Amino acid sequence: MSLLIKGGTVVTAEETYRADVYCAEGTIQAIGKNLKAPGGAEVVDAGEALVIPGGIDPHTHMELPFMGTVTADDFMTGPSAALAGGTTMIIDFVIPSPEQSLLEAYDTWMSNAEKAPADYSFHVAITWWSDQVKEEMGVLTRERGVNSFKHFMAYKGAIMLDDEVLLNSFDRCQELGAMATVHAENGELIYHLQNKLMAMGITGPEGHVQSRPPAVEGEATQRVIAVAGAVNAPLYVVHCSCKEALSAIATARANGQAVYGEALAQHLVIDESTHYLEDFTQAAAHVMSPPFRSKEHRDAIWGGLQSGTLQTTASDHCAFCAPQKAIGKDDFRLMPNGCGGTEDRMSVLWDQGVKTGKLTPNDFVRVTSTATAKIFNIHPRKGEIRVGADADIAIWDPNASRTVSAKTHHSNMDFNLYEGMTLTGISRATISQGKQVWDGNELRVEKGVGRYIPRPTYSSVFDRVKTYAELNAPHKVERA
Ligand code: URQ
Ligand code: ZN
Ligand code: ZN
Repeated sequence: MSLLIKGGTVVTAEETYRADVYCAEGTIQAIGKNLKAPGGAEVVDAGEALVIPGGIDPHTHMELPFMGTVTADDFMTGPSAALAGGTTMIIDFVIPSPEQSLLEAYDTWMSNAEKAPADYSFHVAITWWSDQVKEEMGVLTRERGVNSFKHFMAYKGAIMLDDEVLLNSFDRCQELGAMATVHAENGELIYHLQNKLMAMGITGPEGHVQSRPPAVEGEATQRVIAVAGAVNAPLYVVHCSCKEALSAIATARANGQAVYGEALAQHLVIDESTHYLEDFTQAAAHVMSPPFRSKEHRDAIWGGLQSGTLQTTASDHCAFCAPQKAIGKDDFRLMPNGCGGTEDRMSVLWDQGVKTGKLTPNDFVRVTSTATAKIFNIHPRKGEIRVGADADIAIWDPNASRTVSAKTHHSNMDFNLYEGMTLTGISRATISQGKQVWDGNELRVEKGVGRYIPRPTYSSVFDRVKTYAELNAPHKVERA
């Protein structure tokens, strides 16, 4: 099975040049001018379009049991929607129940993902702490290709962790050469404000945003950076949505701490007023954490992406339909948190980022695939157009537009955050493992061909992970 992309302009995070790209056996085999297709090769004419690495969405939740229900997209429908939007790989989250074995949960996700039509990988969440958890983190990194562990500072009474567990887990991440990732919101503060609002009779979706002001995220981000810094653990902050969190990350980076940050496409464009919509179904469909923010915060997050304080973009695709959101009809605290968007992430970034002049096309590639591949240690196999890289490619038409609608999107969701928006910049063709799976109109996905992509730890690639003692030179004072 081979495929030749004729014409087109190759755009990577670093370079822009005209070339043909030849793919066979699932990888890029040649890049150059006037390449000839061997007999039988499929030819895709890229014309004036761009040839870019397929997007990598580093934050999704397919078939996740959460808040009394299960997300509406599974490992077939979610990644299919992603492919239609030019994203060829997701990194999903294994979230064990508290007290559950990490390995058992990992096996469940592996089995769920057997149906995936595109490549995928997993972060594993730490939802409790014990010697068993510590030991299993070692097994996951050494034997199962996991190099990142997720920590929730919110969702009190469910998966929220206290500082003691954060410290234990970050210390272990540091020892293993793994990345600690974090959902940074102060869960105690949220709990307190939620109960206060309920007591005041505020039971609708507007209570969700009012219980999660920017200070809630800012405090947690600052604290978790301090916790990670105490044990020299590299830290990746997911869905950074406000100025306060951004400035904590910027300060840490300026001080030389290894802190990375992710922006969600929806946090860049959707306003906090959506939480106050009169139509309950519409307002409920916007309930996610952190919530949507004002323009001031959105502008700051754009600035974070432009300046490099934030490196990656994600969708946090966590799809719930209206009947699921209705679980929280009379009590916003019970409403499943999460929105969709893996199909639209790249178009939103092009339309609102590149077309407006905030990002260059090379920046676009950097924030939609390459930086993620580098941070999570799968570069240059993923996130790159280079001989030897996986042939995961989007033929990106920078001038074509589409109007987003839940009626035409490929997710199982009955709602789309970007409904009615006309976005310029679309995947005219998506190529996964060297095969065209989207032609701009139709998906030609095949169940189960997606592969689990193991991600080695940082210590196994570079000898850069040092112990706490090596880095800090603790010493005992001998006294008479
Ligand atoms: O917090 C998350 O990332 C997931 C579990 C739920 N979705 C959301 O509201 N962001
Ligand atoms: Zn989260
Ligand atoms: Zn999430």
